Amino acid sequence: VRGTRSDAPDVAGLHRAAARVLLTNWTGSSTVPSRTLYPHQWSWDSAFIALGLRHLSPRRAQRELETLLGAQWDDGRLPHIVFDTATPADAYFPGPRFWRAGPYPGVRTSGIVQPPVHALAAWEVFRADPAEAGRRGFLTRAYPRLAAWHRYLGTRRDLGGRGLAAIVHPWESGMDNSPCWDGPLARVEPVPPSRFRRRDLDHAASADRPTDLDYGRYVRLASDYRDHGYDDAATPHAFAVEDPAFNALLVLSELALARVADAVGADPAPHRKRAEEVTAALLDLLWDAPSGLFLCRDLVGGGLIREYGVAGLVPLAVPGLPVAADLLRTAAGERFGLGRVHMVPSYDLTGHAFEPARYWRGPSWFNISRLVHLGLLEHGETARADALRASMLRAAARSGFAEYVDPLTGEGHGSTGFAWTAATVLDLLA
Ligand code: 9YW
Repeated sequence: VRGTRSDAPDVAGLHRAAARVLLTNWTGSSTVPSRTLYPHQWSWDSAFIALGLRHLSPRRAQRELETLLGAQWDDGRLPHIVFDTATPADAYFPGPRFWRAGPYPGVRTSGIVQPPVHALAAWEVFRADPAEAGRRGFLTRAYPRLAAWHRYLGTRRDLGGRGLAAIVHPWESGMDNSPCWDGPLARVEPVPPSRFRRRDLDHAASADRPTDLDYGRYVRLASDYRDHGYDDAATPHAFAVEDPAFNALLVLSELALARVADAVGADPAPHRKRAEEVTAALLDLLWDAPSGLFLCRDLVGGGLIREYGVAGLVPLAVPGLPVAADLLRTAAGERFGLGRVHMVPSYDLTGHAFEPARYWRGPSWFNISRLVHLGLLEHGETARADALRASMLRAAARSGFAEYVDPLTGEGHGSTGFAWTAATVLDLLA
C-alpha cells in the first residue's frame, strides 16, 4: 500500500493492511505493540489498540482490555507491561526477572504505570456493540477495576498534594526520552551500561532510540522503586513530575467513566466532579500563558520545566477547555507547525534538543496525533482536523504502519507493523 503527498492512499487496501497488522500482532488474549521490539502487552498501547480493534471485532477489543484489567494490582494500579509467559524472559529488557512483580503467581508484570486511556477505550468499545458487551458483562466487570485504577492515581500518586497524578519514571509518560525529562533526569545516578543488556538495539537503529545514558537512569529509577516494594510513599523518588498529557487523559477517562457508571447503575457524579477538579488543577498548575502551552512540573527540583513537548498540546482534547484558542495558536505556530509538517511532532521544531528521528525528541507519533486530531474536532477546527487525518493516513500507508515518522520528511522509523499505528488508521477510517 503506497500513498504519497499528492495521491491519497487506497482506502480499501489501507484498511485491509491495517487489519492484517492487528491480526498478526494478536496473541490470543491481547495484542503486542510490535512482533520484534515489544513482544508483550503494554498498557496504553492496549487502550489505543482496543479503539481500533472495536471496528474489526468488538469482542476481541473487550478481551484486549480485560486481559490488562486482569493484571491489576491490589492497590489499583494497572501495570505498564503484562508479560507474555510464552515469550522468553530475555526477549525484552527490562523483563520479568528485573521487575519481580505481579498481582498473582502466574501473572508477571512491570511495577510502573502508563497514561490512563483505558476508561475512554472501554466506553468506546462498549458503544461499538452494546449487545455483545451486555452478554459478556463487559462494563459491569470493567467498572470497579477502572474506578480503582483512577482512585490509585488520585490518592497514592497525588505526590504534589494538589490534585494531579504524578509520574515517577519517564516510561510512565509513554514518552520515554522526551527532552522534558533531561533536567529532572540529570539528578539521577545512571547504572553503568555494563550492568544490563539492552534488547531494543537488536531490532532498531541506535540513532533512533534513547541513549545508553538514558537507559542507565531508567534502570536506576526502576530498581529503586522496585527495591522499595513499589510503595509510592516509601520510595525516595528522585524523579516525580506532573505531566499535562497524563492528566488530560485522566480527565477524558473520568468523563468516560461517568458514562460507564451511568450505564451500570452506579453514581456518575464523583467521576464528573473529579474530571472538573483535575481540569482546574491542570489550568492552575501546568498552564503557561507566555508560551501558550501546558508544561510539565518538576516535583523534586520544583517549578515548571521549560521544554516545549507535545504533551502540552494533549489537553486540547478536554471538552470546554478555556485556553483552547491559545493552544490552537501554539499548535499552528512555529513550534509544532500543524499543517506544514507530517502529523504532530513530539517536541518543539525550534527547540535546542530537537532531533527528527530520535524517538520522543521530535518524531511524530500516531496515538498522540490522533489525540490532537480529536482536540481539533472538539473545538470545531474541521479543516485542520481533516488535513491532520490525511497526513496520518498518508504517513501510515507510506511507512508500512511505522512506530513513528520524521515530521520533516514523513519517513518511517522504529518498528513497522506497529499495532497502535494500524489501530489508529482503522479508527480514522471508521
Ligand atoms: C521502550 C510500547 C511502548 C510504548 C511507549 C514507547 C515505548 C518502551 O514502547 O516504550 O522499550 O522504550 O515509548 O510509549 O508504550 O509500544
